[in-house]
Amino acid sequence: MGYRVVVAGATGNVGREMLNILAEREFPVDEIAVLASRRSIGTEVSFGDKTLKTKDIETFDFTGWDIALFAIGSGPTKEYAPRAAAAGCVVIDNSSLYRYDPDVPLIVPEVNAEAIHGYSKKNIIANPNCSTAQMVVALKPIHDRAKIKRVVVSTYQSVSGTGKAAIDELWNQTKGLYVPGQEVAPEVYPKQIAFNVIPHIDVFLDSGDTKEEWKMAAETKKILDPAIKVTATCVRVPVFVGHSESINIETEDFLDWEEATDILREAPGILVVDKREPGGYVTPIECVGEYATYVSRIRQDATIENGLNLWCVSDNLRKGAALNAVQIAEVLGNRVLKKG
Ligand code: 11C
Repeated sequence: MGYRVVVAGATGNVGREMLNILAEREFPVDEIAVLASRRSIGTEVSFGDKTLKTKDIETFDFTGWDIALFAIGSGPTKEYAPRAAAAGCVVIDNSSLYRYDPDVPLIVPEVNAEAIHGYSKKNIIANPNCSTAQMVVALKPIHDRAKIKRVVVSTYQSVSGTGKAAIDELWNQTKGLYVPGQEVAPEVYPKQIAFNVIPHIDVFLDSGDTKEEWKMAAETKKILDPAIKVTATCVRVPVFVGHSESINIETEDFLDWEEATDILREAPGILVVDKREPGGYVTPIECVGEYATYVSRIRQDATIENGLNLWCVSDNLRKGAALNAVQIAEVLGNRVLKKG
């Protein structure tokens, strides 16, 4: 016996990846419903070798459905997640709406799968921000061995983190720059993204940090350890898929880079590619469509007593969103619902 699964937001980039990953990982699905907003009703989406038609989320009855994967943004989630949860369907939500709610677990299965049992307070589980998910996968084994005190991270985030319109903007702006008279003005981003980088993701806060930078700190604390201090600079780069991060880590105990490499090689969800030669590291293009969080450029930070530097790359639509949500569903199935 398997599960009755709902994917809400099935026509978006993350929703489509959720369907791909449920099929790829052979999640035990007895029945699946794909939901979209009214303007996308009837749109066809693929699930394995099947084609499904989206239904209207507004009128959908969640009664009798086991798990709903939500990728519809915070606004609609506010309306539909409580409705699904009240009908007995456990919501795994990709938006930021519930992430900081103490009654909602925020889970990256390689790091804090045991938090799953907190789901029952609201019948909702939150999926983290993409840039946090890959970072905590890389930090967890180092924290377990040497206790992380502080992290300084700079991100290089792809436009797919913003959505379809941003992917089109990068594509059209890049093409337009080669054709006089066909230049494309910035619309999605405040400045040109083609052949440029923009040190601004999400809204500005009073502190001068952006919300994306704040999320990386707040979510790392909730998922990994509230004692870890994180300071981030989040930057949008002209890459379609794959977020990269330069991570500087200060630990309580000394950890030699070679031992750190061995520990990372053994850790779940991580692939170390670190040859210390031209091309001996992973770039975002190579992580597209993959499950792993790739770690490269592992080295000592000799400017502090106990410091490491590393480079971390992952597919933001997969580990950063859809894959992590499906992994949460797997943990929920295996440890709590136990139907599959
Ligand atoms: C980006 N990290 O790359 C964002 C996208 O809180 O789920 C995901 C925002 C979030 O723009």
